[in-house]
Amino acid sequence: MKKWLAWLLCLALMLGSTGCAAQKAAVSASAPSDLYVIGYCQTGAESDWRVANTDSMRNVFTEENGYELIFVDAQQKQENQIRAVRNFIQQQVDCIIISPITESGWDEVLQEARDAGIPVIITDRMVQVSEDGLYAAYVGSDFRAEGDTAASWLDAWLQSSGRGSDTIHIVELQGTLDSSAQLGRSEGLAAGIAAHPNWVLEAQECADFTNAKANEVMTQLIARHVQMDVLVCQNDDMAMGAMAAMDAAGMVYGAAGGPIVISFDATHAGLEACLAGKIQLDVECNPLQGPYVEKIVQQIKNGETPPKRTSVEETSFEADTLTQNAIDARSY
Ligand code: GYE
Repeated sequence: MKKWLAWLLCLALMLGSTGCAAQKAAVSASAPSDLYVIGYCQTGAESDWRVANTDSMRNVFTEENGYELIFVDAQQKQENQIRAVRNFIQQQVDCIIISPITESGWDEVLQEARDAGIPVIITDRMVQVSEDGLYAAYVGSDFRAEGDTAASWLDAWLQSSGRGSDTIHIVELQGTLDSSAQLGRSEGLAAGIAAHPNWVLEAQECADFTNAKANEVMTQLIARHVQMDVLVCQNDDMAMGAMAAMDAAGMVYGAAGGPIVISFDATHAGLEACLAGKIQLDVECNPLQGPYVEKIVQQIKNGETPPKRTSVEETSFEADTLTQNAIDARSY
């Protein structure tokens, strides 16, 4: 509807002017259709999880399903996301979807979207805003629950291997700081450490959810001889990068002895490493959020009030019980 108005306005302006070729091209490129226009600003393409998440969204917001999808990859920079949202507002899209890189810094631009009457859906990571009314709905994971799963699994695993009262040296590789995935997963581990006086956090380093950064950070930690019984990586890409650094240093880890690795996401590569006994626990983070988000869009389109928060289903995988069949049955 808004697009129709914009188009008519454009057409009127063009008819009233001399009508140069450039103007004609601009108008025909944005000719109206019945498609519902979505402006979707994705975080980036930093991990396997992210690629699966983007595919899931692209698979539902198709022309066949009645959508025109304007996709922006923010390349892990919040300023790119804010610029993209402002562009969406200018283009008068019907709905904006944001996967926010960090939680803070959203009030102003979300207010601008609200002033323009455009509903905003937050997906994957969350925002911290002054009032909930600044977005229509959130669809994503319970990151604190993921962190808690890791901590309680570690407790049970140490107990069952007779190391419940040993001093346990922990190293944590964090994802992008101030992202919901980093905050929730770190909170879960911190709560576990607070509850176990014998768990010691030896190092906590940010590796931005990427394989390359984790490889670099881990290489430095190894060079510093940081004590490590447990390596917690906040996603599989970082676990792969860190394990490559341990391999390069000739370190033994996982089922073979030495430190154990706990990871998050449960991507295909992560689970293969889990089956091989290199990752002891992989806590799933479900990237297949497209269908959940599309359901919310439909509700908004129909004038219904969507649920404020929808959590996606998630589980976890242990090296001791994982099977190749379970990995093959998964779609990412
Ligand atoms: O764990 C990581 C990605 O926000 C849940 O971001 C997401 C995280 C995911 O880069 O791999």
